[in-house]
Amino acid sequence: MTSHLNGAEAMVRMLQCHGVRHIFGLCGDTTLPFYDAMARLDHNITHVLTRDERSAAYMADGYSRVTGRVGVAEGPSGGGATYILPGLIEATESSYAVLGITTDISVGSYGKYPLTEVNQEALMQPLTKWNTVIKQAAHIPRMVRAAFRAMTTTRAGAAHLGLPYDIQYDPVDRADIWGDPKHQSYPAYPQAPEPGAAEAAIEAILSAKHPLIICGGGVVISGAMEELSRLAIRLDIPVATSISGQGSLAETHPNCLGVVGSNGGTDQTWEMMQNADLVVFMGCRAGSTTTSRWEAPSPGTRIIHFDNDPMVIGANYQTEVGVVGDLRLALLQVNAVLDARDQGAETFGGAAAIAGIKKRKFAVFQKYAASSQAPIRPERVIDALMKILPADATVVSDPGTSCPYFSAYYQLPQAGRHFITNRAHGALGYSLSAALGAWFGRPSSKVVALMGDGSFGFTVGELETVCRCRAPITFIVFSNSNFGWIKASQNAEQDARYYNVDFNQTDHAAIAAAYGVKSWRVEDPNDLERVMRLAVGHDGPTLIDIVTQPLEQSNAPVRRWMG
Ligand SMILES: Cc1ncc(C[n+]2csc(CCOP(=O)(O)OP(=O)(O)O)c2C)c(N)n1
Repeated sequence: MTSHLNGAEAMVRMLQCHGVRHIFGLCGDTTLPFYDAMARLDHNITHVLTRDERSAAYMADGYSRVTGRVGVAEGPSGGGATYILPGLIEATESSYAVLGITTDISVGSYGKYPLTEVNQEALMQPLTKWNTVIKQAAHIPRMVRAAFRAMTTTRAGAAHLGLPYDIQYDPVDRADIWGDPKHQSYPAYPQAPEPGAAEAAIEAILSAKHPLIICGGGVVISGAMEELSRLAIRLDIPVATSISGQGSLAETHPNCLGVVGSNGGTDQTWEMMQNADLVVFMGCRAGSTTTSRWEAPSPGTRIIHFDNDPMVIGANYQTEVGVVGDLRLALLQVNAVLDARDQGAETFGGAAAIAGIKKRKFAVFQKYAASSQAPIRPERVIDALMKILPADATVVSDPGTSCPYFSAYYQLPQAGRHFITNRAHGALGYSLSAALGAWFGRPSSKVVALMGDGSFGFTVGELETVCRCRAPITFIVFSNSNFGWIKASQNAEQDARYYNVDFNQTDHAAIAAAYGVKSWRVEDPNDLERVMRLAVGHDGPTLIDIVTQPLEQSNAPVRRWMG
């Protein structure tokens, strides 16, 4: 064995050192040495060929969300680099670890007008937590380590590595091929809050009359669900979530209020937002959707904020106590303080209040879910999913109709990351690909992707990838022949002056069948449950094209259409 590898081989070995088992991506000229190294070397990495780099990055994102590990996407120079961008910004802003590797033109041809030249580092800069274009092969191991450190420590996010063509042939010292196993998953090296912060938070919470915890994605990301449940039960405090925060508690937990805010929140859950005299944000950025553009908590409400990113504290609300650190470690401290004081059973009456709110909320839901109206009401689809999906199913949604309906009404029976949606940028066309990534990360779970027909059009090409991978995912298309969310916005905010939001009805089942997906088209609500059982039970990919009620005519759980 020689003491040197070439740059491409070093990249493969460095990914292997960091526990990478799957790479999603698409070939190109500048990637030839990297693919050749993948082909020649003995490694346990599966490369999944995708049909679009956008999808590759979303697959890596879905994979990262369900595994807590780094998802890897790759593409070539030029178009590959520009197409991979949406997945990187989504991961960065949603705090998930995704590595985008784009090969690049040779360092030796910079500035000579070669095909596909673009300053990749500048391109990726605002979209990633960490980013570089590697200029020398000898730097590859160090730069890969830096990318993994950045992605997995403190707030997770995306990183980008540019890998020029020529340096993939240059030598790299074998002795420099190593990685810290801690950086294979996130949060790596979690940090506890400063002394006294947990006590201060408890003092404030116990002095309130109607406190409300609002969880964002950070609780599940840090694995703080059990500690949160202990705290919620002990103080009998109500816990709401953002859409990304679903799974902080099981939706069926007595202290779980459900989703609040403009998307997926209902009038009933909003009552608790308005009545809270103290709000505890946990791993939540208190952004526009969760607060319905900062309508509640209203100014003057006392705010306690737990987050591992100090920049989040005080960004939107004057904050009485900030607790900066990993959520799980912070909640361990909070519970330890309560244990030491033997203080608990401090009853805020959360569970009883939530039971009343949910009763009223689901009375409305059940009325519509039972409706045999056609086109089919979205409530009916969610109700059928609740009856049929197994407890450990993983559901991925695009931003259209399915997101607010699922978020508001689906009663996730388990804590953890079982619902995934791209809430940071909400780009259409996410769920089909993210679902495939989620399936690779959690192959034993039934994976279901929900999307509008607009989203389907963005991403349909990946049905070939799904079939090639034999992934038994069920795709559900809410077919309303328009960009429904925007049409509903025009209805609400422009006095129904509809402009260029409608498109032709498409037979999505026929398209899916052409790819080899077993598919059904459902127009009669009475067929829905039967077809859904067949689709979910089938051992290959399935798609149900459901002709659904237009969003602008529905009773959607949307407080404000404008995000
Ligand atoms: C890439 C991208 N372009 C535009 C938008 C703006 N947008 C938000 S929702 C929406 C309509 C979604 O339509 P569809 O997928 O058919 O779902 P529906 O709302 O009809 O259920 C659009 C165009 C977006 N989110 N992403």
